[in-house]
Amino acid sequence: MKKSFKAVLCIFLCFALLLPAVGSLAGTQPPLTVWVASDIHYRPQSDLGPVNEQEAIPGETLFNHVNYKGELLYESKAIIMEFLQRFENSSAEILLIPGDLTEDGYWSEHLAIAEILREFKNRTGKKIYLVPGNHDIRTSASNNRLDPEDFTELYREFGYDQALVRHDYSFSYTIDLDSSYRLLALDSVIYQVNGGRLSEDLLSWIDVQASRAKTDGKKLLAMVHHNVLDHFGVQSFAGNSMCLENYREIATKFADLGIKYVLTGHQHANDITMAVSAKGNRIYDIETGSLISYPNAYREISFSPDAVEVRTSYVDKIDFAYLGEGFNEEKLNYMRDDFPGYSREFFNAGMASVAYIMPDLIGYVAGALNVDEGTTAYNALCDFLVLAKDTMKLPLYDKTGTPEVDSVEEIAAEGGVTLERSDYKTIPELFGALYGNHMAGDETIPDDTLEVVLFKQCLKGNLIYLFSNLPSATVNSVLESFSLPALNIPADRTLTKMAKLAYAKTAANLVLTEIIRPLLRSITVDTYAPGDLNETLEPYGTNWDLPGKTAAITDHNYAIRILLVLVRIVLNSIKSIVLA
Ligand SMILES: [Ca+2]
Ligand SMILES: [Ca+2]
Repeated sequence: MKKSFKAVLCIFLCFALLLPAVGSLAGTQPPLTVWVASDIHYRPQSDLGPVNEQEAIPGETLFNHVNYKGELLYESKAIIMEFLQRFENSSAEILLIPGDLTEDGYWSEHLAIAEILREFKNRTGKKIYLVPGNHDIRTSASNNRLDPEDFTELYREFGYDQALVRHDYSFSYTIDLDSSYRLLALDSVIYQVNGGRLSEDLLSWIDVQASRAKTDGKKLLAMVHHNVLDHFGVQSFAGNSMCLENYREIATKFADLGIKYVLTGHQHANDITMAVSAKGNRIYDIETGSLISYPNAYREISFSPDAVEVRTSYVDKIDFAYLGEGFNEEKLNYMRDDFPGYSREFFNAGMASVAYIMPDLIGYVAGALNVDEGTTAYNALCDFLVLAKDTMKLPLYDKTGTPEVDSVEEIAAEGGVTLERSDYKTIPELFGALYGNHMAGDETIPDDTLEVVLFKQCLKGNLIYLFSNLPSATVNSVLESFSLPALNIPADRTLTKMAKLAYAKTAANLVLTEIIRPLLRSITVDTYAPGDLNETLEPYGTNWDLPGKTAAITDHNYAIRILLVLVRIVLNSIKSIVLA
């Protein structure tokens, strides 16, 4: 009896030992699973200043510490530690970080985040590979910022020392993730600007790496900070620094080189877009949002010969032990009860804070429109921005009951528009609630949702008010800056109030239908297939049936449509002047 038990055990053990070998002979290699977290934007507590002394929005006690990007900087250490704890508890061995490790490239920020990652790696033995983002290397070694040359030294154990090949003129490298998949980690940073670029030399290097991967029988998975495809309908017009320069050519090149999947960050949104090259090859840009911004998402992606599985999870609680001093009970209670709700409202409040930093944006806006400082057009633009800023700070509803027109509600009423009731306090906060849907991903917000309806009402009311109150000198200066003809209003003629209002209403309707509606739809409804969060996608070497929604690289027509609207507004105003 004893003997036969031993024999059975022996046979069983033999099978057990043979199984892995049989498995590999049959090609059933386990899938490659990577975790992805992006745009960590770390700034240590010591660099932030006391949380209770921040005044981003005057009078605000709960979200007094917001910033216009909606990053939970003061809570970031606690968020990062919770995320790392989850990665440690998982069976995955590899974490990929597609850039923006730090908030602004300061030495103190780099040293602090590198230390957190190093301690984790040494303790757990798990692998972390990363590339720089535009916030990591801002300039040459000035203002206590990291010298570009120091990047690879500081982050040597996160890809650079283990690299198979490193590019000589950028912080790009390749590394094998397992026996089938090779990571193409690309540095797209242009010092001192936010946009991204892959140099000619780097693009040639990528060609060499692609043919080497083919020889070695490896599939290439790319990681780069900036996007290679558009992630919302009007991105090519509205967010030109989000994508790499010449991204359409680069996306086509990658697709044709067999680089089917690209992991990106930068925009702080969770989105997946697929496009097809002229030769019929497909490329997916899997963009991961900022770990420290709403909705605090991270990805788990598994690659196997059968499918690519994308799963999205969220940091939905934090350990208060990692918070700095000065968090009041109001903040702590909210975070304890509902961290996702806290994060979402913080994001909306971040948008609202834009109204208070608008004067700083004049240089940016003037630069974007090619308007020189000191010109009449520049002064007109200042006037316009101050007006816009004041409107953004106005309360949505008339709480004072005074006869003065001091709320969005009353401004809208002057143009004959009545606002829906809601708990929103300002227009930017309302915009944040809409934009947050794009950040979260899988956005499907119907046009008749309160937020969409209310936002359109606010804009319509404001535009009518703006158009009927703009002095003709201001209008002319702005038109001149676009090289459009000035309105020829004789000195002795003024518009009647009725004609002005009629013109203003027509112009407002035009702007709403032609500009605002497509813009809104592009952030409230997922523009490009596939879905953004939990998707089973085709593996390398296979093309599944195309999903229901048409995949596209970009909406080329949007900029042209805007120009046409401007021309129609000018024609319309000339007509109303003639009629007056
Ligand atoms: Ca999508
Ligand atoms: Ca989307």
